[in-house]
Formats: sequence, C-alpha cells, structure tokens
Amino acid sequence: MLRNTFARNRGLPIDLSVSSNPDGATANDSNDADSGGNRLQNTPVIVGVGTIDTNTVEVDVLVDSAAANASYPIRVDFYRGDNFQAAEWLQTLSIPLAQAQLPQTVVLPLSAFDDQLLVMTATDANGNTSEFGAFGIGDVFADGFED
Ligand SMILES: [Ca+2]
Ligand SMILES: [Ca+2]
Ligand SMILES: [Ca+2]
Repeated sequence: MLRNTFARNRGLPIDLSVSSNPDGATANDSNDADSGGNRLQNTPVIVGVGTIDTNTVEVDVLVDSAAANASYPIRVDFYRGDNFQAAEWLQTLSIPLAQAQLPQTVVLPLSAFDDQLLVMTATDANGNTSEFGAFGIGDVFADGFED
C-alpha cells in the first residue's frame, strides 16, 4: 500500500479502529499504548518548522510511539496531499529505535504544499501503517515565517 496514491478513495483512505468497522479519524494517544487495527499506530505529527527557502522546507516530525508499543525502525512516508488524501509520494524517513519519540528533521520540497496539505503515514517494522496525518501550509507560515 505504501507509495500508492489514494485520491480516488471516498472517506478516509486508511481508517483504523478497535473493531472491524471504520470509525473516522482516530486520535493519537501518548506513547501509542492503544491497540486495535494496525495496533492503532499513531500518525506522524509536525512539531516544528525550520528553514524555508525557495524550493525546500525543513520540518521536524515526531511519531509518538514508545518502543514497547511499536516495532522499530518506524518509517514515515511523506506525500503531497490533496483534500486529506495522498496525491504523490515524496520521500521516506526511517526512525531508528535509538531515536524513538524524538523529533526528526527532514527537508521536503516546497511543492509538498502545492495542494495546501502535507500528508504523512507512519509504518512500523511489522507493517502496521497509521492513518494519515496532515499538516497545512497555513501552519508553516503561521510559525513565525510571515513578515
Ligand atoms: Ca479510525
Ligand atoms: Ca495510537
Ligand atoms: Ca497503538
């Protein structure tokens, strides 16, 4: 399922739940101790925005999954988003066990925000993929970049 596009789906392209029924967006829980489909793997969250230049943007991404609750390394896939769907795969980050629950800095093409949203998934080493996490361009420019 990784690196595919999901633009033709209706509703959430990935919807994890405790039961077998879709239940809409599932909130992240601290340390990711919850269980259910795909262990209810927490979605990646952007916790900081760094240098922005003409072509790239630096972001800090965090996956709040304790080592006991997910199999490391955890991979994070970044997509140019479109209406909360993943329109185009951009790049992958691997978070090793030694970096569990620590923010990771990645440099993304500014084109990641061409359709306003950066979309991310986290997948643990056992193939448990999270729901989509999204981060908006408005959040980037609200983070002290505006003049
Ligand atoms: Ca859900
Ligand atoms: Ca969770
Ligand atoms: Ca969990």
